[in-house]
Amino acid sequence: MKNKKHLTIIDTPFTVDYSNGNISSKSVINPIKKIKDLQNIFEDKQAFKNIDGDKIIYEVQAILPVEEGREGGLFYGKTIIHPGKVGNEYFMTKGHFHKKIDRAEFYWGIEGEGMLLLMDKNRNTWAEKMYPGSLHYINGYIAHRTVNTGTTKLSFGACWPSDAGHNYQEIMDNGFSARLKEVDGKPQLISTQL
Ligand code: M6P
Ligand code: ZN
Repeated sequence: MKNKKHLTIIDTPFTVDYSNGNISSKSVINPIKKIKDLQNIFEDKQAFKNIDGDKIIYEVQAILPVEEGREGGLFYGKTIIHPGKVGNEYFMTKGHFHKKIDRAEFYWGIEGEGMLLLMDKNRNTWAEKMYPGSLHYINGYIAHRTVNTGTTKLSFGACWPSDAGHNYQEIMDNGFSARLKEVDGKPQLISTQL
């Protein structure tokens, strides 16, 4: 049978505002992470307690055109990390390996300044600078977390396979082997290994 779309011109299902990366579509999901959702992520427990649990740290907009876990599809998202610090550690995402660990991902900087923290299975950690126009290929097997090192919001785009999934446990249990902290007014990667 002929596809119903044969010889029709249809409305574009998704649009992106190039000035800020905002996605519009009928089906955008919009998870929000507040301080209270980020227990055990930041090092300074006292500073963490002193921040209102309802303070929003980051927000994601994503379109999932196929069901999560299905092989062969792609997901598209934009994340905004608000500026700020817990003690001297910058606001950042939880970070994850992919559940299907070999799955890769693209990130790209849209607004603001930050860093993409990357860590391999041997716990070697390094960082790439993020800024409007920066483009980052994240290989499979590499954990990734983004950090807002600036004074304005950091927005970045992402595109990842629909069967990649998120493995947060490894990072919840052991963290990354380095943290991005402000030292003498500048971001520095500080090892957490003793
Ligand atoms: C990007 C993508 C998403 C991810 C989000 C927030 O938009 O990588 O898959 O969920 O960043 O990162 P995290 O899941 O580590 O909190
Ligand atoms: Zn990912």
